[in-house]
Amino acid sequence: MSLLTGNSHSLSEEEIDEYADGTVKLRNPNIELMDQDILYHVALGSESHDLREMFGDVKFVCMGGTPKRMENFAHFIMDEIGYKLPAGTQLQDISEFSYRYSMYKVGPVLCVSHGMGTPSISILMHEVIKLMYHAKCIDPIFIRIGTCGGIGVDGGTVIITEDALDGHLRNSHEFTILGETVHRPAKLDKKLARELKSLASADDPYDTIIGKTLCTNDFYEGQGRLDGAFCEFTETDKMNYLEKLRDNGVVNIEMESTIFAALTHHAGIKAAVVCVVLLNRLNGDQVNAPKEVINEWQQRPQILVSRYIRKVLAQHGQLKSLFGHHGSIKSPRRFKLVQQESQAHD
Ligand code: R2B
Ligand code: URA
Repeated sequence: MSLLTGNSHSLSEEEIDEYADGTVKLRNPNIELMDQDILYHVALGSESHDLREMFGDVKFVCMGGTPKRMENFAHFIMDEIGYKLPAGTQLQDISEFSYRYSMYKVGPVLCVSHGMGTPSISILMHEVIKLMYHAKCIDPIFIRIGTCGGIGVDGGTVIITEDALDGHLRNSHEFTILGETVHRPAKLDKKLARELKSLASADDPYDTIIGKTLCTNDFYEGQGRLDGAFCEFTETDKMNYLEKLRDNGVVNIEMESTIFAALTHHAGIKAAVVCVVLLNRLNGDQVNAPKEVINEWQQRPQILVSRYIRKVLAQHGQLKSLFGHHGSIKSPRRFKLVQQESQAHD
């Protein structure tokens, strides 16, 4: 059966399997027949770059909305896993010259920005899934680290998505392909979600919960906000809608989870979505927490994901010890003295 046809079809378990060696299967026979595959929006190509050499060791693909957040995450995860860059080098945005997305590689962790909403993340995901295929990555795990609005959940709470639902509360993503409507299941890996939840600590000064996530195509009217440029419903309509969502087990709203889940599931890739709540939508529409507070909140999903990555790497004996040496600095005190001495001669 051609997987490019536009009929509604739910994949059987064998169909979503990767290749037996764990490499990512592409459900597109055309790619193999092409002379080269240009991953235009991430500024990479299958013949211009040695993708296997560059990315073959990637085990975790972490993605989030903004280039800056993903750059911060790359630095954070570098410290967390004790990854050392070769002397004299620094982290570089691999996709800098696409002017679309940012991409940083920290050993086995690829950190990529995906922009806002379905069209933006969809383009990125097609290219990153193809990247995994060209690079022959083994069993890569995809995790979206994002922000969201909570439903009856306070700002700062971390939410792991159990099921991603579309605007009609369907656990699928609706595509329009060649003018036909196609639904693909928006399935995330339940075991991975539970494993992430188990890494929340009783000492964390915030809650980490699992629940259903509503994915919308808009931030304002699409999420029942009263404060967009347009609004043709009442506050009562809005509250009735949010309460209906809550009664259906929805704990948060964001804008990428169904396509993220549908495309990873279609490629047989294990995936999870971890978001931090910026506001409780039952109390209002505007995101008005102070910038510093929001910045701290945004680190929370990163902390949870880093615990997971550390745990997996440790299980495989691949976690370098952070203790005793930080980067290439043997003595922070002497390092400071040398730095001061050098600066004095500037
Ligand atoms: C969460 O935040 C963004 C909108 O502000 C959107 O990308 C999302 O999913
Ligand atoms: N992101 C969203 O999509 N909605 C919110 O309310 C907050 C962040």
